[in-house]
Parts: sequence; structure tokens; C-alpha cells
Amino acid sequence: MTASEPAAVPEAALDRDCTTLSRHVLQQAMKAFNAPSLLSPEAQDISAIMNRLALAGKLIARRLSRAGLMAGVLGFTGDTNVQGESVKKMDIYANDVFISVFKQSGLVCRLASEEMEKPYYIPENCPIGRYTLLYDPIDGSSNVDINLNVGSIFSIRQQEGNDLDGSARDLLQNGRKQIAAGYILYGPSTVFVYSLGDGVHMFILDPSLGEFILAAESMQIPAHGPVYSLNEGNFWQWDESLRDYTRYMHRHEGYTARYSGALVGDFHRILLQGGVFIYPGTAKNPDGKLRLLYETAPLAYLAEHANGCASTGTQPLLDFVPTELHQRTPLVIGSVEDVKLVESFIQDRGQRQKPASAVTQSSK
Ligand code: AHM
Ligand code: MG
Repeated sequence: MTASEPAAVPEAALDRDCTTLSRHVLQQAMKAFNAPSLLSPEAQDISAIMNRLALAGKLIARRLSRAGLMAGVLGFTGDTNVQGESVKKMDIYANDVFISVFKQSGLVCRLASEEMEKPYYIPENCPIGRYTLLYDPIDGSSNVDINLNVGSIFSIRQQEGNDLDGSARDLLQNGRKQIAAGYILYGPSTVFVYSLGDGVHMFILDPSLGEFILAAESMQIPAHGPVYSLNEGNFWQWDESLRDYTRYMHRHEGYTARYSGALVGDFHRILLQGGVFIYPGTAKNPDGKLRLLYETAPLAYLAEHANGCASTGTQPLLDFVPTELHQRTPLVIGSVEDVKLVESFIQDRGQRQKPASAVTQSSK
């Protein structure tokens, strides 16, 4: 090669650059719905939903990247949401982004989020679709004002029943009913991770192209990782079993702690490197802090499709059936071996608390 000849771009790198999120989703959707062609309505719908989610992610990422330079972006609104938490301006902006992106789309019949007490129903003058979108617009919002990572979490369910006659059933069902789930992580790069039930796939936003480009396909959470992740500031509010687990971590070599304050960030680390994240019940909140439908269930869906697992501590998280929209659940999620270790402490303590006869019965 002479100095004047351009260096050849490796074919694989070019192919990867051409594997955009929308192309990938179309192929995945065909598999998920056994669709004979790219033109099948389900494949088209899911692909269009993912494209809209990607647009929401880009809009939120753009605002976050300039937040410190613009007036009225950071800080609290002064209001409290349905969860009793102080609302940040970015929470409202991001919630509105999802609504604007989907309102006219004809893809969803309703949206439900952490920031809205009741679902948002598509107005009568707009086309109505057959899917429900559940989302947490800004997960980890305490990180927003200090320029640390935050995320958006989403879950898609097929509409079942009718809202008008009260027969709607798709919201209060277990997590196995999700047809897709994922998150967008706003960190040094903006990352889009999703599953349509056949593997978990990661895309990175290339700002120069404005496209999410494939970074990893069919990701696998390692069976074990050294990192455990939980808010030890709540130590004295936990059940003794969790305190025993934490003492065990302190006393054994090979473990280290990380806790980012944003579930999406902590889960992303686990997806890449293994380990476990725990948000248990506390004395004040026996079901913990995290919400099932738009926080724990979507991430549990991803964990299970990446060879990891998720539980409430006593049952698989995806089996948990909510009784209300903003239902909370304890969460233990990550590498199979590390989740099992946490569960073993919870179960051991349960056994020890039972009367001797009950322990003998159940251990037979
Ligand atoms: P948010 O969606 O209102 O931000 O709340 C969820 C966040 C999670 O991202 C994070 O893991 C957890 O709350 C942190 O809570 P705590 O400060 O109690 O440890
Ligand atoms: Mg959240």
C-alpha cells in the first residue's frame, strides 16, 4: 500500500456499522412471531415500537448531555409523585417524551409509568394500537443532578381485554407475559439493550450517525461474578437473613461491592461482568422500593434471557402476579450462583424461624 492509497476498512467492521437497531429488531420480530415475511403486521409493529423507543432514548440523551448548560432542566419540580417521591424536572421531561413519541403512533393503546398514578390512554382522536407500554422514564433520578448514569426501562405487553368494559387484563399479570423488554442507559455512551424473547442484544448510539449500532448479540451473564450490589445504608432496616448474607460477603475473599444508585447501571454491569444486585424489603417498606411492572419485571426478563436469574428472594420474580399498577417487589438479580447464594440465606433463616416440627416436615 502506498501512502496515497486509503487503508481498507475491514469488512466485518463495515457490516457491524450497518447492523442498526431497526434492522436487528425486524429480524428478531420475525422469529418471535413466526412471521413468514418482514411485512407481517406483528413484526412491523414491534419494529416500529422499538424505533420509537430509540427515538425517545435519543431525545432524553440529548437533553441530559446538555443539562448543566440549560436553564430549567436540573433540580426538583416541587411536586411528589404517586410513590411519595420528590419529582425531578428530568422525570417529567422524560415521561412526556415517551407520551409524545407514542401518542400519534397507532402502536399502543396505553402507557403506564412510574410518574403517572393511572395509565395514560391514547386520546380518541389518535389511532389506537394493540400493545401496552410500561416504562420508568428516568431510573436513578437522584443521579441526574450530578451527571452520573441514569436509565430508562421499558416493557411491552400485548393488550388483553378492553379498558372500556373493565375487562383489561394485561397490566396485572406476571412478567412472563411480557413480549419484549429492555432499557436505555445514559452513561459515557448511550446504550440500548433489548430482548424479544430470543437473547439479549446491546446497541450503542453512534452520535455521528444518529443510529444505535450493534455492539453485542445474545449476551450471557456469567454464572458468577465478584460484585455484590446493595445499599448497605439500610443494613439495620433489613431482615436478619440479609444482614447474615452481608456479613458473609465481608468475611470472604473474592467479593467486592459496587452500588451506582441507578438500577439500570448496576444491572448493565451485571449483564457484562456478572455479580448480584439486591434491593430487599426493609422495616419501613417490606416490599422494598422497586416497582414490578416497569422496573423489576423487565430487568428480570432480560436476566432470564441472558442466562442469569431474578427472584424476590423467595420466588422467581417473573412468576409474581401484581395486584396493583405500582406494585413493589424485593429484587435479587444477576448471576445464577450469586442469586442462589442470597436465596439460601433467606431460606435458611426461614427454616430456622419455623418451629422444629415444621422444619422436620419440610425437610423430609
Ligand atoms: P427511581 O426510579 O425513582 O430513581 O428509583 C429507583 C432507584 C434505582 O435505580 C436504584 O437502584 C434505587 O432507586 C436506589 O435507591 P436507594 O437510594 O434507596 O438505594
Ligand atoms: Mg426507577
